[in-house]
Amino acid sequence: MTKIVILTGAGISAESGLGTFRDVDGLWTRYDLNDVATPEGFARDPGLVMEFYNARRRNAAEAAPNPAHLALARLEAALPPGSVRIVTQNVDDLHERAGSRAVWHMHGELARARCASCGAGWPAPAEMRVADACPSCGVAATRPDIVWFGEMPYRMEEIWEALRAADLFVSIGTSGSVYPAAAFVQDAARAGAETLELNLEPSEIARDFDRGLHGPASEIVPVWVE
Ligand code: BJW
Repeated sequence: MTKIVILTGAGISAESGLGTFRDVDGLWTRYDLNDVATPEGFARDPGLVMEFYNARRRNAAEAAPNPAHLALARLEAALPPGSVRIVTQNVDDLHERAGSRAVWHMHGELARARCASCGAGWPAPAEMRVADACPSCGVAATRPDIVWFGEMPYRMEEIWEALRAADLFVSIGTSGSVYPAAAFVQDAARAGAETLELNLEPSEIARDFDRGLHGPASEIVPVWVE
């Protein structure tokens, strides 16, 4: 059975109307990532960070999966169970809403909240507030369940194991500027996988891939899948 690991980033959701981070009109041109995507920023101004993620949660709820998400769901459905694993850096749920089942959110999920005191997790309300108490321990230490800079991404051991077992590694819509995800292509290649980049333009790490196909995800991902 051919094993395919697919890494996705903000570019796959761009045509669903969700902003990327580093493009000319990206989120990091309007917000300082140190303010909204670090534990230190959250400690300084938790209200600002909650509002940033509340707005992102509203946008994600209004967005719909695009042909790229749908094509990946068709790929998973067409192949034997266990063949396709999506590792997404995205915090939206568009892969799941497209029908993908095997999805790992390495940078967390807008749809979940977490207690910074006891570690419990639960579904996030539409609007999270700083004063919200943890349903498990009662402490008001609620935070978005998002992996910020300096924090360990989720499921790393399972991801590395999947990369070691992969026959094909495909990266879709990511700039290759954030680690450890940016090193997955090298991890997979070292383990013998073929590597393919699907992105609007050659990314910062395009030369690490065996092959590249460039253009909007909604066009090139269905072409690659079919
Ligand atoms: C399209 C398209 C269309 C557009 N069709 N394509 C120095 C060296 C190395 C590492 C470090 C370093 N200093 C610090 C670090 C570590 C740090 C890091 O990488 N920093 C870099 C800035 C250098 N990383 C971390 O801190 C991570 N944790 C960590 O490393 O833990 C320690 C560890 C050690 C050993 C092993 C494992 C771990 C945590 C990173 C957390 C990232 N968090 C964010 C924000 C939270 C989530 C959220 O709010 O949504 O995650 S940052 C942001 O960047 C977000 C994204 O998931 C992530 C990646 O961005 P992405 O998805 O690539 O988006 P863009 O905008 O960058 O690119 C979009 C691409 O799409 C572009 O190429 C476009 O061309 C393309 N595109 N439209 C197809 N229609």
